[in-house]
Amino acid sequence: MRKTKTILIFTLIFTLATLGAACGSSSPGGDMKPIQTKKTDDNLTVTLSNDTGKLKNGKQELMLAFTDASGNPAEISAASLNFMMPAMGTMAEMNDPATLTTTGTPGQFKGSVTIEMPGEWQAQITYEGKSGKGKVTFPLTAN
Ligand SMILES: [Cu+2]
Repeated sequence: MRKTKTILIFTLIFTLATLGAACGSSSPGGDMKPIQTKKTDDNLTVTLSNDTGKLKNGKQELMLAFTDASGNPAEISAASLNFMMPAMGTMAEMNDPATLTTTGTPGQFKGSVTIEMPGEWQAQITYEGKSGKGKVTFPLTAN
């Protein structure tokens, strides 16, 4: 009788732990807020997100998502994201590439970047979709 009770309690703890882990992993990027959305020439929408919705100076996790004209995930086989700051005075051009990996969702990539300094950056995105290669660029301010 006593043994059964112990096993039941362990089972309950295990179940709760499993549920907790499942909840945590079911939304990779669920806490992400859009920094910028931009339409591409081939009518895709690119959304760049992080946890605050603002590009930050320093290291941060990112989400890059491509959706089609209907708002559904777009089929993107590869994507890259680089942050570029043009040369200013004696300061040379700076490039901070993000590392991107695919997720379980088509057209959705997660990654991280370390922005080296606050100021005006150009987010430079390249991708390969059903209609070939494309690219999109937009300015962002890091604080
Ligand atoms: Cu700079």
